[in-house]
Amino acid sequence: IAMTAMNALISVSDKSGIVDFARALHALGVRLLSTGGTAQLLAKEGLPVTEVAEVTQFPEMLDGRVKTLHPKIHGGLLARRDLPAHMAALAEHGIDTIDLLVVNLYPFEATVAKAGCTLADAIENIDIGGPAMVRSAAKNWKDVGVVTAADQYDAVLAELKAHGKLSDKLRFALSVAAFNRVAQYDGAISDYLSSVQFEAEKLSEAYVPERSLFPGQSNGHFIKVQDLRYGENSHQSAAWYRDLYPAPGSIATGVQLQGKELSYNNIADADAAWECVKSFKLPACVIVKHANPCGVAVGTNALEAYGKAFQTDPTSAFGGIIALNRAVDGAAAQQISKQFVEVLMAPDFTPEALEVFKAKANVRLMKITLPATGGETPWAQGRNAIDAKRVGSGLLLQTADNHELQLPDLKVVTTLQPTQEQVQDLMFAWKVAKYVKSNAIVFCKGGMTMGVGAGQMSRLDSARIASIKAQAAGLSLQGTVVASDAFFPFRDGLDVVVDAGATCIAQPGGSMRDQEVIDAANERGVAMVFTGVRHFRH
Ligand code: 93A
Repeated sequence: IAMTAMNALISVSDKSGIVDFARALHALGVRLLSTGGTAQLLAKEGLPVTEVAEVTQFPEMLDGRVKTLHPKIHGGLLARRDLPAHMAALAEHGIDTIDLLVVNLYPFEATVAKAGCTLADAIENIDIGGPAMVRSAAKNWKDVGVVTAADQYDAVLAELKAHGKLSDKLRFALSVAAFNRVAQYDGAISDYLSSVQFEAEKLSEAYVPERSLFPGQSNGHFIKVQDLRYGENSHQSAAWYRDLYPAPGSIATGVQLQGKELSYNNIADADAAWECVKSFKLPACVIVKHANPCGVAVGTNALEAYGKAFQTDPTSAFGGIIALNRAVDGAAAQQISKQFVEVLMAPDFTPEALEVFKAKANVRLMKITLPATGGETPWAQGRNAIDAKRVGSGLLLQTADNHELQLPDLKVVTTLQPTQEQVQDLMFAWKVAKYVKSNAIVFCKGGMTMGVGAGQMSRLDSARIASIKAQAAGLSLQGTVVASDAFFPFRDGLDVVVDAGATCIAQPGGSMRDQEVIDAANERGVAMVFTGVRHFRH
C-alpha cells in the first residue's frame, strides 16, 4: 500500500553527517528504512528506523553480500508512480514506494589506495547492492531522489523544508551525480583489477598483488574536474578531466584558494609553468605566456627568484601565469601583486601573502602540495608517464619526456673548456629549454633567463628573437650561455648566438655537420658541450 508520507532508505558506509541528516528527515515526517550497520547507529541515536530485513522478510545473508538485492526494495525504487499498472503491481505484492535513497558505497577506492591491500580485501570492498539501488533510483529520477554524497544533504533538506518535496531540477541533478559516482566507482574497480599482475600460485587471503602500471595511468580512467566556460577560444566548449588517481604534486591535485574560475588556457599554461618550476631544487620561479616560459630564474628565496624571472621579459610577463616551487611569503606577494597576474601557483602561501591577494580578488591562487621526497618513478614526482596528443581520428601516445640531464652527460667538444659557473648556467638553461616550444634557444646567466626564443620554424629565427627580446628588456647577452633544444644543422645558428654574445653553448650534437659546427666554435673562441639528448616540444 503506497503511503502518503515519504519513505527514505538509508544505507551508508561513510556515516559522517548521517545522524543529523536522518534526524532532520524524521522531523519532517519521513519514514526511515535502513540496512544493518546504519540502522543500528540510527536506533542508538534514538531514531525510529525499520530494518530492510524486516521489509524484505529476508535476513541479510552471506556476510552482508545480500542485503538489499530484493524485489521489495528495487520494486519500491523502480515503480513509475504515473503508471497505474506499476502501482497495482506494488499493491499486489505488498511493496511500499521508496522516495528517497541515501547511499554511499563500500570504500573501494580508499581500500586499494592503502599500501599492502590484499586482493581479497579489495574484492570484499566491491559494493554490489549499493550501486544497484543507486542505479534504480537514478533511473527513476522523476519519482525518486537519490543522495550519493554528504555534501548533497543540505540541498535536499532545504527543499524538503520549503516545499515538502524535491523539485524535478534537484532530482535530475542528483540522478546525474549518482550515475557519475557509479561510473567513477566502476572505473576504480576496473582500473585496479587491470593493473593487478595475476599470479595464480600466490593466491591466498593474504595475497597482495603486484600492480603493473602507475596508478592513475593504468587504464585511461578520467574524472571530470570541472566544466570550463569555453576552450582555447570562446566558440569552443571545454571541460577539465583528471586521472582517477592523480599523481601527487600534479596540477590535478591543486586547490584554488581564490580568484575567478580557471579557464582552459589558464590550466594549459599553469601546467607548463608548474612542470617547469618543479624541475628545480633551488627556489625557482617560472612565468609562462602562451605555453612558453618568458622568464625563469632561481634565487635564494621566492622573492629573489621572482624578481629575476620578471626581469627577463617584463612586457610578456604582463597577464602571465606564475609558478614558484617555494611558499609565497608576504614579501614575494607584495612584489608579484604589482604586476597583472592571471594565475599564481605555489606549494603554499603564508597568511601575509594571502592577505596581500585579498585585495586582488580576481587573481587565481592555486596551492599544489609537492611530494615530500622526489621518488624514483615519474609518477612519484608528480609527472605523467604517458603523453597523449589527438590527431585526425587517432591518438598519438608516447612515454613522456622525463629525461633529466646529469653533469657527467655533458661532453665538451671544443678546445676551450667551460668554467664552473658556465656549467651551472648550462644545466639551468638546459632545464628551461626542455619546456620551451621548438625551436628553442635560451640564453642564460647567473641562474636566470636572459633571452628566450620559442616556437620558430627556423632555429636562426629563434636565436634572433631571443636576442631582440633581451635588447628590449635592457639585458646584455655578453658572456651568456645558450641552450639549443636540438642540434645546429649548420654553423650559421652558432654564429648567430655567438654574435649575440654567447660564450658557451649546449646542444645535443648528432648533426652530419657536427665537425663544421665544432670548428666554428673553436674559430670563434667559445666553449661548446654536447648533451646527447634532444628535447623537441611541440
Ligand atoms: O554487500 S553488498 O554489495 N550487498 C547489498 O545488498 C547491499 N546493500 C547495501 N552491499 C550493500 N549495501 C551497502 O552497504 C551500501 O552501499 C552501504 O555502503 C553499506 C551500508 O551497510 P551498513 O548499513 O550495514 O553499514
